[in-house]
Amino acid sequence: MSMISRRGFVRGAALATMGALGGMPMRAGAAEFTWKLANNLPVTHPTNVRMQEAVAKILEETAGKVDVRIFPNNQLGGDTDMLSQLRSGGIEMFTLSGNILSTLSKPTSLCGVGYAFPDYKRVWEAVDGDLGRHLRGIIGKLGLHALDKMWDNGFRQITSGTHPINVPEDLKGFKIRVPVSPQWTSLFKALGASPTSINFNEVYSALQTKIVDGQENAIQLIEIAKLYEVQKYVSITNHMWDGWFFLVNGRAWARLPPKLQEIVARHFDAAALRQRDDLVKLNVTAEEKLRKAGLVFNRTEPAKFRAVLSSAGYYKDWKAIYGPEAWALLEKYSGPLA
Ligand code: X2X
Repeated sequence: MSMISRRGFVRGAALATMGALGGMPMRAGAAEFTWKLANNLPVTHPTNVRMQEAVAKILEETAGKVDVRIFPNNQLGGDTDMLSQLRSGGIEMFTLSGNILSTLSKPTSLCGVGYAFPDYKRVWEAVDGDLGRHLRGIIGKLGLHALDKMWDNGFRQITSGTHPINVPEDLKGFKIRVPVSPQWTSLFKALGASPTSINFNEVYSALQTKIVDGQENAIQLIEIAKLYEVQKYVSITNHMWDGWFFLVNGRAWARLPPKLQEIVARHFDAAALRQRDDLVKLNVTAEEKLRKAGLVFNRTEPAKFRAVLSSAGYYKDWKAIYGPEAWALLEKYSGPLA
C-alpha cells in the first residue's frame, strides 16, 4: 500500500466501480482507442450514470475498438488542471462549463450572463440552436471539438452559512465561492459581493473551514455533493443557467475515423438528453431532501437583482466584450437584457 499513491489508489478503485457498471466483459481484447473522459462530479450524479451507459454502448457498437474510461469526481485534478490536460492530450474528453472554458476565450461564457434565461425551454432552444452552433464554432478554433449536445448543470441558487440572501443588499461583502471564470466574478462583483475563484474540488472544504460564507450551484448538486453538511440557507435566485460542453481534444478527435466519430457522438449526445431529463426530476426531489437535512429555503425576486446589475453597468460591459452580434444571438432567446 505504501508504494501506491493515494491518487492512484483512489483512481484504481473508482475505475473498478465505474467499470463494473459498464462493459467490463468486452474489455478483454485490445482497444484501438483507449480514451480518458474526466469530470468534476460525484459518481452518483446523472452525468456519470448516463456517461457510463454511453461508454458501454460505444464499446459494444465499435466491437471493442473505442474504450472510454471515465474519471469522475476530480480524480485527475480540478477543472483548471483537467482543462490543461485536455489541451495537451493527457485527457481526450472532458465536460466543462462554457463559463470556465472562457479562461481560454471569453466569448464561450455567453450562456452564463446573469439572469439571461427565464426557463429551460429557452435554454434548450438556444444551446441546441443557433447560439450553441455559434459557441461550438468558437470552441473549434481553440483546438477542441465540442459534441452537439450540452449537458445540464442547472439553474443556480445561492447557499450560505451565515444569512439568507433575500434582496441584493444581503450580498454586500458576502464572501462567495465562484468557479474560476471572469463572467462569474464579474456577476457577483456587480451584485456587491466578494467573490473568490475556487475549483469545485475544493468547495466543500472552503465552506467547512469558512474561507467563504457561501457558494452557488443547482440544488441537485448541492444535495449530491453534500454541501448541506456545511451550509444553512438556500436562496432561490435562479441567477444563471449553467451547462457543460462535452469537449474532445481536437487532435484525438481527428485521429478517430468518421464512422467511429459518428458512433461516439451519437451515444454521448443521446446520453446528454437523458441526463437533462434526470436533472429536471432531481431538482424536485433535491429540495425535499435538503429541507429534511435542515436547510432553510427562501425565494427572491429576479427583477431586483437585474436592476442592480443594470445600474452597475454589467450588461453594457459584457455586451461590449461579446460584441453586438453574439449579444443579439443571446437576446434572441433570452429576451432583451439591459
Ligand atoms: O464548479 C461548479 O460549481 C460546477 C460543478 O457547477 C461547475 O462545473 C461549473
